[in-house]
Amino acid sequence: MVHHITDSHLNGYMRFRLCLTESEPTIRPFDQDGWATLSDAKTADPSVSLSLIEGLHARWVMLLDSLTEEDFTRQFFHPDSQELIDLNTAVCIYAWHGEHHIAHIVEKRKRENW
Ligand code: NI
Repeated sequence: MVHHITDSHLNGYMRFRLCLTESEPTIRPFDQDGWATLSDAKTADPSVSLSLIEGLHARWVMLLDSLTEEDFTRQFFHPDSQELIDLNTAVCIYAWHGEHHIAHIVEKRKRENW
């Protein structure tokens, strides 16, 4: 699960950077389930991904803090949904995504008494 958040948010961070430096870039979808089957995602200690997420989020927050209201209206094109998505929407999606999986982990801990 924590490796999935890393995979997703690495892509998300790159989408923001592309969107801020190119005009309505088409972003690159990735095969989430396929990425989860790669060796590092299956064998890495969760602490490895946690430190990656921590560094990644630190950079992402620095970037977000630097943006103007207008920057947040910039858009990228998602070829799967065939939609233009602005950064205001994208930041909500990724914030939700983190919370969503944290809730899964908390529920699992309760169920399994970690
Ligand atoms: Ni997810």
